[in-house]
Amino acid sequence: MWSNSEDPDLGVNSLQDYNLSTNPYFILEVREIEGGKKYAELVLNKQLDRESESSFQLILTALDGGKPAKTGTAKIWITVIDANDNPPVFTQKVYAVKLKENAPKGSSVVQVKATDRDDGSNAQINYSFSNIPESARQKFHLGSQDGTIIVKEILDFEETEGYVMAVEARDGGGLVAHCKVEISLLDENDNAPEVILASLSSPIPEDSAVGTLVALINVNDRDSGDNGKIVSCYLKNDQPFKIPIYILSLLYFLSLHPHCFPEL
Ligand SMILES: [Ca+2]
Ligand SMILES: [Ca+2]
Ligand SMILES: [Ca+2]
Ligand SMILES: [Ca+2]
Repeated sequence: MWSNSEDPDLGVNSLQDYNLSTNPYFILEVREIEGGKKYAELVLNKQLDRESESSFQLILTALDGGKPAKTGTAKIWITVIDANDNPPVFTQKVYAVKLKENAPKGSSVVQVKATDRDDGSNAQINYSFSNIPESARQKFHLGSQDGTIIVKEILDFEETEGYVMAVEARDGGGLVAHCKVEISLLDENDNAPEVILASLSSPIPEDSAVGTLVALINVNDRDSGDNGKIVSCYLKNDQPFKIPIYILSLLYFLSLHPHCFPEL
C-alpha cells in the first residue's frame, strides 16, 4: 500500500515526513521520486494472525518542514481475511461410552465435537467415519453436521460386546483431525435359559439302584454375569427323581432319588 500527500508549498515548508501510529504489524517505508517528491509505502513487518487480531485502524500523518509544522492525517482501516491455518480440534481424543444392548434404533450414543479457530468455511466441520469395521458401520450412523452417533440397527451383546471406530473432522479447507469412539455394550437379561435334554436312559428297569443316572440335562443361558447364571433347576411335579447340581459347566443330572420331592 502506498500513500502520496500533496503540499503546494516549496522548500523547507514542503512535505518532509510521514508518521504511522504505533502498531506491531505495519511499518512505513518513505521513498523519494524524481523532483524530491516523497511517498510512503505501508509494509507488513510481522506475520498477521486473524485469530488474535482481525482488524486494525492506523493513522498516517504527513508533516511539512514549517515551524510550527503543519500536518495532514489519514485513517487506514485494515481487515485481515482468514486463511485456513488451524485444523479442527476434537474436545476429546477418545470418547468411551457404555450402551445398553437393547437401546432402540435411533437412540443417541454419543456426540463427538471438534472446534476450529478459523472463520467461515475454514471453520465449517464435517464429520465422517474414517476407520470403522463393516460390522460397526451397519449398526451406527454418524451425523455429518452435528457429530451425533445414533443406533441404526438392533444391537446384541451376545453377538458383539463392543465396537471401536475412528471419526474424522474435516474443515472446509481440507484440514482434518481424528478421534476414537469406543462403544461398550452392557448386557441385559434378554435371553431365557434353555433346557436341553442331552441324554436319556429310558425305559428304566424298576429295580434300578438309587443314584442311577437317568438323564443328562444341559441348561444354558446366553446372557452374562447374573443374567446368565442359573440359580435353580427343578422338576415341576413330585417324582422319584432329583436333580443334583454340578456347578461345573452347568450340567444337571437327573437321577433316581428315594424321596418323592423335587429339589433345587
Ligand atoms: Ca480451519
Ligand atoms: Ca485462520
Ligand atoms: Ca441380546
Ligand atoms: Ca443379554
